[in-house]
Amino acid sequence: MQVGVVMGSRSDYDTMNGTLDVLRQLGVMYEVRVLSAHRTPDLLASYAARAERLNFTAIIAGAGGAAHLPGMLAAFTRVPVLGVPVQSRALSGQDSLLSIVQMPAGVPVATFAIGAAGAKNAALFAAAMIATHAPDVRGRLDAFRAAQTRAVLDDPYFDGQ
Ligand code: RP5
Repeated sequence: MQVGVVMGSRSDYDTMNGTLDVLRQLGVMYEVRVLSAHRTPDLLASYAARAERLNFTAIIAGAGGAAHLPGMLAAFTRVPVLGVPVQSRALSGQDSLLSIVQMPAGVPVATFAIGAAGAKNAALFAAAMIATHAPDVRGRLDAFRAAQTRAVLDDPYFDGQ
């Protein structure tokens, strides 16, 4: 396994599916779990230990509201944690973002944008980490980026200036 993808609730799935789509597209091996810092704290701790034992390259953790999942995982493991703030209903994800990004010095979480963009970019970031030592993933990531560039340049509204 290269990447663990976790989310605080099944209700985060629509957002985190963006992560899974990109990982599949780039041929990155992953597993998915629902884990909650508040509702399943013991499971969170054992998952962090397992991720370290299995030598995951990264854990992508999406959570909303009082989004303590990424930070608590980072507290339990040295496996790099990439945090995705899920857009909450009450505060539009500002709460999620601040809960994830404002970690105390010494316990880092790499924090991405709120919602769909963050979910996709966390997967691309994990793929870039893996690409440093896996030429197959590097090739697919380069192809993804080239296609994205082409899509802009081929847009009929782009005048080439
Ligand atoms: C967080 O609380 C989850 O990550 C989710 O975004 C939010 C709401 O969870 P549910 O009440 O929908 O299960 O832990």
